[in-house]
Amino acid sequence: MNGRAIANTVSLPNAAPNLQMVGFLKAIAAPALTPALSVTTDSRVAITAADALATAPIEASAVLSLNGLVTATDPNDFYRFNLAQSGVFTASLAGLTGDADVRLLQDKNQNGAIDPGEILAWQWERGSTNESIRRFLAAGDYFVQVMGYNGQTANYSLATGFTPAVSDSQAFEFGITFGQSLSALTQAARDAIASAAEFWESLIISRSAITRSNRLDLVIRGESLTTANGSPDTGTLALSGPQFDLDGPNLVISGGISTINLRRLAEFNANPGYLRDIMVHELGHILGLGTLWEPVRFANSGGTIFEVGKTLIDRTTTTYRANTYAGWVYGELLKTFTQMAIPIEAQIFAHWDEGRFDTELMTPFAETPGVSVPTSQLTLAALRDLGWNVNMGAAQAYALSGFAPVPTMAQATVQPTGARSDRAAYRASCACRTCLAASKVHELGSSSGLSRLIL
Ligand SMILES: [Ca+2]
Ligand SMILES: [Ca+2]
Ligand SMILES: [Ca+2]
Ligand SMILES: [Ca+2]
Ligand SMILES: [Zn+2]
Ligand SMILES: [Zn+2]
Repeated sequence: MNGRAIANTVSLPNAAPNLQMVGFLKAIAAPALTPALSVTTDSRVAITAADALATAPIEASAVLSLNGLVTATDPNDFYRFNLAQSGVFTASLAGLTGDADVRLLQDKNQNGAIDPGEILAWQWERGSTNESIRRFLAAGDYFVQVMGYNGQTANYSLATGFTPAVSDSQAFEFGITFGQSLSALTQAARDAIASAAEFWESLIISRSAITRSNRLDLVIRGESLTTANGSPDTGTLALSGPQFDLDGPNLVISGGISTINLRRLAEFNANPGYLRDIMVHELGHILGLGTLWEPVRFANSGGTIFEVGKTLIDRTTTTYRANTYAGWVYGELLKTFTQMAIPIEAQIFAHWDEGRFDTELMTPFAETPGVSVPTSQLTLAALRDLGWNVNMGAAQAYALSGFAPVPTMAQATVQPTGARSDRAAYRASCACRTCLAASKVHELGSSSGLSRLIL
């Protein structure tokens, strides 16, 4: 759980005596096979923009500064570089006359193609907004890609930087504590929960204002959940929500609590992979997905009110607002390429709509064990809307398929029926009275002297 493996396995070679930030010895390779744009920024060094990953020559330096152009017929420029030691790599894209994106890539399997897990950083800004990425890298071969979005023509200025370092001072991590109530949880199941945490650690690039810390403390505990009328609740898998601390006058996420339903414990012990998928979803709630889509208010003993959270959803239309990063992603999924309001689950309000998004991670009902539950760009964009720095390139493949029509408001209040009624619900905690009573989450540390205001 301690940071990236990448940070712990790299040993820094003896520092070169000169001030060269990036050391490597390869000469500039032969010109790319396809026509390439060459921009000279230094009388000694030509920078070559290749049209394909496979044909990109290694540049003379990882520190690049150049102007380029992508178009509908030439949508990609690849720049390859080599790092002789680990450190923090940055890239910025500015001067855009259209929408282009900058991405950091590593061809891990060296097949000349971009495969899942090979996009290391992608900020994903729409319009002609500047972009900037940052990633701690081990020594090795990497690529910067400038990519036109949806066939747009864009002039761009690309600048990259590299600062040697042995580890990443901004690496994000979860610290996990298992409660006594989970003593019957097997080691394999605990490892599955750790793996769920590592999934988020790998795609949250650095700390941000929503936490102001590199680390979130997680408490995982067990409870035999009961329904509102006191009968055993066998349908709920787990409940989770963030905890907050005051940072000056601001509430920030300090950690979270996940409560696993002990009535399902045998199932989790028997199928750790299923538990992992469930916990990826649950930790999403701790990061604020669903739980901070609306403001949450606390008061101290003196009556001062503190608020945390955003105004991302509209309960009257049961949608997540269009004017968001997630709204852009939904427009891309619908192929309108405009910002679209996103259906969310009626009554719960803390998930994407199950009928529309089905297997996506942050829908309210879990899938059959073994069915893949992709963490799509929609969910990663929603993290960005909350203020997290994430790698949009870590999103898993997802497409809308055979979805039902957008529910009307009347339909939207109907509970899932039929085949879905036997599905287990993750049941997020939300800001309503029912959820608060059921989940006992959103607790502040006792030292903070704050109490939650019930809406
Ligand atoms: Ca090109
Ligand atoms: Ca862009
Ligand atoms: Ca590859
Ligand atoms: Ca689902
Ligand atoms: Zn949930
Ligand atoms: Zn609720």
